[in-house]
Amino acid sequence: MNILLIHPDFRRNIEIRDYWEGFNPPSLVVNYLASILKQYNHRVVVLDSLFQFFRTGFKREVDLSDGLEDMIKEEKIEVVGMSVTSPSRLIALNLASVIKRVNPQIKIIWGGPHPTLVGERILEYEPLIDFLILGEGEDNLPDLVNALEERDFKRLEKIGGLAFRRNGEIIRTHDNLSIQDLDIYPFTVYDQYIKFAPQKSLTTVSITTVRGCPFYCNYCGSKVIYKSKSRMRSIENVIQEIKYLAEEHKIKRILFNDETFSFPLDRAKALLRALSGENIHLELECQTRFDVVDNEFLKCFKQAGGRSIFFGMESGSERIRELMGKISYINNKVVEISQLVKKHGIRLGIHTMFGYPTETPEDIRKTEEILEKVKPHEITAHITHVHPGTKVYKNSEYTIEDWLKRDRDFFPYETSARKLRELRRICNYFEQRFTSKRTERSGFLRDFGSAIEVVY
Ligand code: B12
Ligand code: SF4
Repeated sequence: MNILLIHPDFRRNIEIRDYWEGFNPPSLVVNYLASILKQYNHRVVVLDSLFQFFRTGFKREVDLSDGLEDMIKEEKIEVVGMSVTSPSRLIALNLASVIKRVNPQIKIIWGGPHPTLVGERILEYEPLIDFLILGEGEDNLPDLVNALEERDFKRLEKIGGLAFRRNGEIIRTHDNLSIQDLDIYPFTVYDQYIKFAPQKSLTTVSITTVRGCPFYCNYCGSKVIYKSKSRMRSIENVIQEIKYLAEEHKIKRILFNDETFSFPLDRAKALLRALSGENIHLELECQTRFDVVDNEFLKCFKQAGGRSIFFGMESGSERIRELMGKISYINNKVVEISQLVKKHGIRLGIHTMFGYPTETPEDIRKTEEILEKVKPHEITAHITHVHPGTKVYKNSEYTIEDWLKRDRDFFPYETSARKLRELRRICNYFEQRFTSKRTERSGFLRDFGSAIEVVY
């Protein structure tokens, strides 16, 4: 079948410099799923913000709906899959309305964190969406597409983690089992980018080595998304993929998309040592927590090409961090590890969050104090949003109906307009003060609560 896989992205400005500096890599998940579908002989096109930037001749303002109608007609698209996060769901709906306007016969499948967390009720509200894949998509996406191609609709009930409509009724099949062997899937192929990419090469790509995170922070939905404990790819399999990416795509930089790259520590060190043993010279970036890093890990990371590490500190107030569920985090550890990171010549990045329940000006002052002390190279500053599946969500006044309706894309924990204005000002202040250079991460998404009009 002719399939289009979309990573619905916020409209934003991209510059060619962002691409060269690796701030705008291709979306991992849709390219990875595309590689799997191609094994079943389907024709797959991927649409994400980098590809859109390339195919529209490096037009600065990237809007995925630009030229989408023509693309669907030219590529004779029959099925569209979208990877949907909760905040990107309205953009995904907008794109779905363009697609159905061109050809109402095209089947639209939603997968990713949002459908996984919110579930089959999305189909009650969204007539444009034909199928939901809840949970991991490696096996059931090809199963679904193959069943659609063969018009074998009876088979749908047997596919795990699927929701669809039949005779006006919503059917939800049995749960999908968590994938245990992540090594059996193909490496992610980026061919379609190369023909448009400047100098025909990609600068930066992402990979994951672990699925799931063993921690349970109260504002994060990871545990609910992945359910079972972390599952890891073998070190050999990860090294082979990195070698393939370096040799085939001549990439300069690898971003590890793992939520907590250095956990478990011994495995992360073994992976980095194995990478150092190969004759490939890449820059590496990862993200992790301050309490799962030690001197030896940092040494291995640097030796393997480590350029920068982002740590989820969130707040400088130990009281707030405890409320967040980051109980083993103490400020002494933050300072100790930050100093070590810099001593190893690795760029220090810190994620911060403002507007967490009960946060006071005194807590914010503590965040400023610790950042002054550790002097990171860059930070990101976010307003606390309430996402489905998190403990903060359970304790908030928001309900699943809020996420099913279309009136807003984000739900900040603080709701008063005055407080939100103040939080936005605080985020801007912190980013300007503690980031030496604007980065993709920090500039990624600054706004909240701005309803996007869904046109039918
Ligand atoms: C890396 C990352 C990013 C990177 C992506 C970079 C890149 N080049 O790929 C960047 C920085 C761009 C990013 C941005 C954002 N992110 Co983010 N991100 C992640 C992270 C850590 C890993 C994603 C990843 O690559 N996973 C590896 C792939 C292979 O696995 P997967 O995404 O889980 O997909 C599997 C299934 O979900 C399913 N699936 C996924 N998509 C689809 C699509 C179809 C059609 C099908 C059938 C199946 C399917 O199959 C996949 C394989 O099993 C996740 C955490 C996580 N646990 O996923 C957060 C996460 C996805 N991000 C999140 C958020 C909130 C955001 C932002 C909104 C943050 C912000 N405020 O700006 C933006 C939104 C971006 C957008 N357009 O939607 C949340 C989403 C929560 C929610 N309720 O939706 C997550 C889950 C973090 C968390 N724990 O809360 N992110
Ligand atoms: S915030 Fe990070 S460390 Fe905490 S549960 Fe989520 S992914 Fe894990």
